[in-house]
Amino acid sequence: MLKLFFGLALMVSSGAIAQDALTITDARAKESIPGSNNGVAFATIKNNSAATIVIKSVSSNVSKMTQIHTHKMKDGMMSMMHVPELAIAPNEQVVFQSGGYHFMLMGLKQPLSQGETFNLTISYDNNQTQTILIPIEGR
Ligand SMILES: [Cu+2]
Repeated sequence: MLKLFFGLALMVSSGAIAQDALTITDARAKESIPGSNNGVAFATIKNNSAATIVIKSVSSNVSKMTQIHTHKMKDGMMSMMHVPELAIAPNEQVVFQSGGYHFMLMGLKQPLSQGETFNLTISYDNNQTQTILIPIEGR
């Protein structure tokens, strides 16, 4: 299981943020559908700190654009909605999963193939960024 922290370990002197302010587990992506330009990734992000932390943007090295999406029922139809910012309250966790929050990888530069990995970078409102390795699972 992946367990990753803010990449501040080298900035010991600043001491600005506890290293385990956020833990990311269960990171994974789905093999892309042949012919599809988009992919999807999931993870569980837990805020261990005493402050709310807001995800401001996401990017990946396999897509032209990456967004946080969620699903919403609209006129009896399930549709995807862009979530520009996602706040995680102290001691709360956000579960990205099928049918809910997901990382939408838009404009894939290459198909996502089972067994491969890519980088997902998450930027937070405290100006920190975190890059995690996402393994690609079969469909
Ligand atoms: Cu989506």
